[in-house]
Amino acid sequence: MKPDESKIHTRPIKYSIKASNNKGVSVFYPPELDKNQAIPSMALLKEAWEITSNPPPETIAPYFYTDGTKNCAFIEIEEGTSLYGTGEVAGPLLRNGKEITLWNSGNLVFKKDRGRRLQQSHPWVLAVRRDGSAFGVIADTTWRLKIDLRNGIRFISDGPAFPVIVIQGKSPQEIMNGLAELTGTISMPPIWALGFHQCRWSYYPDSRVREIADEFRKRKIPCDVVWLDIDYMDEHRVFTFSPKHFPDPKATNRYLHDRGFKSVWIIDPGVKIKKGYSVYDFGSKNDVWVKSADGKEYKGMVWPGMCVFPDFTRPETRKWWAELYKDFLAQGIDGVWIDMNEPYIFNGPDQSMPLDNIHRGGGGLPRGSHAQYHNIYGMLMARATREGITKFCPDKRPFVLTRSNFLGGHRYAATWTGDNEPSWKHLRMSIPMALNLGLSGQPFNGADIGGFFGDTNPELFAHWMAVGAFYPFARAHTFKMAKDKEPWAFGKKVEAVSRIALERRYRLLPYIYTLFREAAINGMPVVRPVFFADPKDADLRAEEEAFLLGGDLVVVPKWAKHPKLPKGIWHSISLVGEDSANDKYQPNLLIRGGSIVPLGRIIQNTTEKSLNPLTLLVCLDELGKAKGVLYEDAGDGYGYQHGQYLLTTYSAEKQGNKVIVKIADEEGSMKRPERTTNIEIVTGRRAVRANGAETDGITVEI
Ligand code: NBV
Repeated sequence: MKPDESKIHTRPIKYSIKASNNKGVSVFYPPELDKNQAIPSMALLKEAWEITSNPPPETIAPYFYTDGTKNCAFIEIEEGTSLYGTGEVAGPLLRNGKEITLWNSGNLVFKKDRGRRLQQSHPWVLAVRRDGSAFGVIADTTWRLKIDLRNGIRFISDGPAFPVIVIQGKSPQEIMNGLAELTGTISMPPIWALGFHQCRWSYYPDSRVREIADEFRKRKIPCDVVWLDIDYMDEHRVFTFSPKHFPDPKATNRYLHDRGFKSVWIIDPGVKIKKGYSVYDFGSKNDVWVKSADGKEYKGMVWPGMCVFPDFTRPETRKWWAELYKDFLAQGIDGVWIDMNEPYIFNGPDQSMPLDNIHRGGGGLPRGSHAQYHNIYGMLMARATREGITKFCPDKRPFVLTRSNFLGGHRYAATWTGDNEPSWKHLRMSIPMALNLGLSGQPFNGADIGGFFGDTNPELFAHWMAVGAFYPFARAHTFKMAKDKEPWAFGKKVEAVSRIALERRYRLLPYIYTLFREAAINGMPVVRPVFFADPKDADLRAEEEAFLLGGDLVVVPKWAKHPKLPKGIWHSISLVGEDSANDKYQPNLLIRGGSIVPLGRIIQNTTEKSLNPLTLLVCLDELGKAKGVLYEDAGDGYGYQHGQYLLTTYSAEKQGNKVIVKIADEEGSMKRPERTTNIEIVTGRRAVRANGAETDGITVEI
């Protein structure tokens, strides 16, 4: 339904268009919008005003109107159109009929406002028509925004009139590519960040951190990262270490590194007000804090007590914040976790800052109110953090995990879905949440495995590990008062389930790493809804239990009730000897006919070489053919940007009772490692194996 005509004050009279790679991108400006007063887009890489060329013939145009005091935009949808995206949302995959508020809020167990607002804002909707063609819409505003999908797509803003950007294409995949062109992609993460992460609030003192690391190695459960939550700090003061519990953080990190672990340490935005504390003193001297409406420093209560908050809209503040990472990272810290950056403030209005607080901006950003900048506070903190890591560890790929973010913020940080609860409901919901984040441009995401807020029962934990092993970001985490949640904390049986789950992930790492490269190049999500396998199949549109890992594997959790699966050839595979179809916990993994999936060895962490032997799982299509890609590089650093990588396309073809597997194409200047390559032909009945040197082509008798 269109808006009531009498309420429409303005029509889409002005727009400029960019058409690139046959993807039509249209930018619509409401007439009230004054280019000279509009703030630069925070989501887009390139200013929309600069996007100009010829309009595509059939352009979806929004209606701009004001409804009472609010600026709105409305886009009609055809019957049978399925809606997705809308960022980090609690609830089903299919967003039709939903209302979401974009207002970043720390939301313990998603209870606040019935989960209609979480920690991040993505003013973005993906629409897939009945015939599988698609379009996507960005409401380019940072102000509080309601997305109302009860009848078409409606954006209702608390702020001034805003541009609407429409991407049109033949498939949802094309729209994801278009979104990536506009908002950028993730950068290639270090490979260790794709391993398993073990966290809790908090591992301390340092001896406990060492114990955790030792247990993983002793029990042969693969793991790459141990996390340090707020209790490593001295009185919760950021950029300090507790002299009692962490007297020598460098030694702790050395211990971890020696055993093939990396460490990620948390930083919050609140800086304790305390004279003599260098971060506070320096920040105050240089006037970096957010101000109250009266022009004085705004003060709010967080973990360390009363705090001040960096004004990340100012380039000077971001530069200063980035500098703080110099000494911090010199302790051997590998990655940074930023939390509470909505910002979450215990005693603030609506647990954040007053809306009339002042951010001073700079570098193209105007001075503005907190109402205007609230939704990008976390994103700007992530940006400053990333800049710091890049500056002080120039040879390493930065890893930042942020709780709060905004559309386009995937350029700076990965994310997790915040404080979930250890319940079946939240385990189930973690799948559509991961999928919609991926469909909103953030491929690097995952939920707290095991559930954060409270104790988890062994059965639930086992199922959560089994599925969580396939999240793009796989981290177990728990609340301060909760009982232990390491894989061995629930007894032998759950430990064995966890080990198998993680061994499956680690065998798949070459494939997962290749998927991250795809995300870094064209914005394709790492986990995708099953309808991506066949966007025309209306039956798949709401499927949110089973999901695709890349384009070639479907993951079917054991608790999936009636999963709708794509048609065609899909065969069950076994990775570490498990019976995928009948195992009680491990999801059934199905490989697509026509694909080749690369596997490594079972390793305990990514410092071990995984690809000798390399295994290629080959599943032929109806015509007896298959194809697949493997991306390899150093796993860290930037050599890959100068050609130091290897992108191999393998092909397979059945000729009589033989299948011939060859290298069909290769790219990059990295030397091909000498290795044995195992071929496994997956037929659905039995796997047929052979091995040889991949460069010679390998023939398998079936
Ligand atoms: O730093 C403590 C926790 C952290 O463990 C969690 O992952 C964050 O989402 N943090 C929130 C602050 C306290 C939440 C109750």
